[in-house]
Amino acid sequence: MNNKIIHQAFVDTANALTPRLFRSKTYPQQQVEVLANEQAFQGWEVKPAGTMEEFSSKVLRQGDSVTLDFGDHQVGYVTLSIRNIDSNADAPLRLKLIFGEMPCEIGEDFADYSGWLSRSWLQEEIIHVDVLPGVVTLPRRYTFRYMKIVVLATSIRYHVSFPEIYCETVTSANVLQIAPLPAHVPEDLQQMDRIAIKTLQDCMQTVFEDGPKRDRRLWIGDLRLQALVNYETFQNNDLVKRCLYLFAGMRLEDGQVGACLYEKPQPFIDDIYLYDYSLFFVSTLYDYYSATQDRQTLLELWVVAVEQMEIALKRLNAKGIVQDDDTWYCFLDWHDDLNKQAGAQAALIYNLKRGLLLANELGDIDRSVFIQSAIESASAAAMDILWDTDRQFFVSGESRQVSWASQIWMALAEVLDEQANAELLERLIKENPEIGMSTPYLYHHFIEALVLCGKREEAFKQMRNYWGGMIADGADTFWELYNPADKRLSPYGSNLVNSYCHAWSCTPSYFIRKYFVNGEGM
Ligand code: RAM
Repeated sequence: MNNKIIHQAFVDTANALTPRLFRSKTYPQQQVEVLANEQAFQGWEVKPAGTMEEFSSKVLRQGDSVTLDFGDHQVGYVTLSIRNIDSNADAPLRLKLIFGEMPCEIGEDFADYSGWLSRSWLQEEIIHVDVLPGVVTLPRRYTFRYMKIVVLATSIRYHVSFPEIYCETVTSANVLQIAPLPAHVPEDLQQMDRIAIKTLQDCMQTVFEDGPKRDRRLWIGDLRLQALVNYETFQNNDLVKRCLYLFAGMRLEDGQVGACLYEKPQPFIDDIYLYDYSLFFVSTLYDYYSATQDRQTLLELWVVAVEQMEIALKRLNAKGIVQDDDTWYCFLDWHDDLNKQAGAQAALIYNLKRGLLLANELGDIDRSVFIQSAIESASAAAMDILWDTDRQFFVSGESRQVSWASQIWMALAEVLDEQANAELLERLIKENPEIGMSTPYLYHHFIEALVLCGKREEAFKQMRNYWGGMIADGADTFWELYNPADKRLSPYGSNLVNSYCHAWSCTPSYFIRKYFVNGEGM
């Protein structure tokens, strides 16, 4: 592990902002069966299999199993009250519990898991209960809609029933903060907004988690988008502030903001560095300041933002272009073949521009001058080296790759003027280069880029298609990955460990509330 830079006063500020969690009890709605069906999303469909009233008096014998549907996505702690039937429990009860956000997690056998992420992300648990009747609360927090109970062992004398099961859900999001959408907002957007808000709500814990099932930690790329939605919805601005102070308080050896961090046993930063993610400290601070006008925080964290820009600029080569390489140095999207150079250059310019606004706001003239000139040279280099006049696209890397990500990020960086950007995006949609988009994360940036160059109608059309597709495929909360052309897509080698409630996909509420409701409309 590298030596990290710790700024304890910042960490202390963050700790003092740890929110309290709201808790409430939810109950399963019905018994269901999960059946294989090639036509259904990821090959599994859910069929009703009985009421909860029937379930509470149902006698389960060794080998029996039942799947309960909580009716919506849950994050919390499960309690089961268990009764012995026919005899006292002369041997411990052995149960297997499986939790799934999606039917595939219930339908598929975890024994066949072949992904490269640790199988410990699969949500299952074997418990032994020594005393019956009894009440058991699982110590781990689970994230699920479906819960499967398998009775692995009783004894030849007794069976069991479950008179009550519930989940105590946890979130730091205050749902009472949410203003209802005006009635003129069409029903499909109302529904999309509800699901997006639920997604954010379930990710809002003592930090903005990326996904409450996986990875259950704070990533700055996710934080940036969650914060944007938060300003339009829950307005828990202290949680954004806490996260900014955590990132500022623990940095990598050379001063970079790390890509992600953990809270326990005490806050610590992971070793992962990503070029774009470190830079997002600047834009996240800019967005936070724009939403809150919290000058004190801006003053304290400004030096960290400046450092991120300086570090990122050091990666420019002699031609003024981000030095490319084959490692995972920059994120942009989950796509094995995506070359990151042009996107990284654009993310640099995008963040420098926000850094410039902050420098001006603070009256930090030296920095303003420095950043202004960095923007000019990075933009000029992008036009000289990365803009391909013949193809009318930005190209990336040695192979001069044309991808969706490169065009989207260059549009956001506003290297071209608004009209040329609009034409670039039109060309992108029309020519549809092979290196496409895999995640709602990149889709968010696509929609934002369309809005930015005045193409709101197209933006909402694309958003309705993509996030609407997830709804049609059964989303209770929006997903980490969604590729309509490959619905089992997973960067982890198995869709079982994909996160189905994922921070970076909650941005429809931002678009709907900021542009559809508050903006000039469409
Ligand atoms: C994954 C998570 C997270 C994201 C990183 C880059 O591990 O999905 O949300 O920010 O990748």
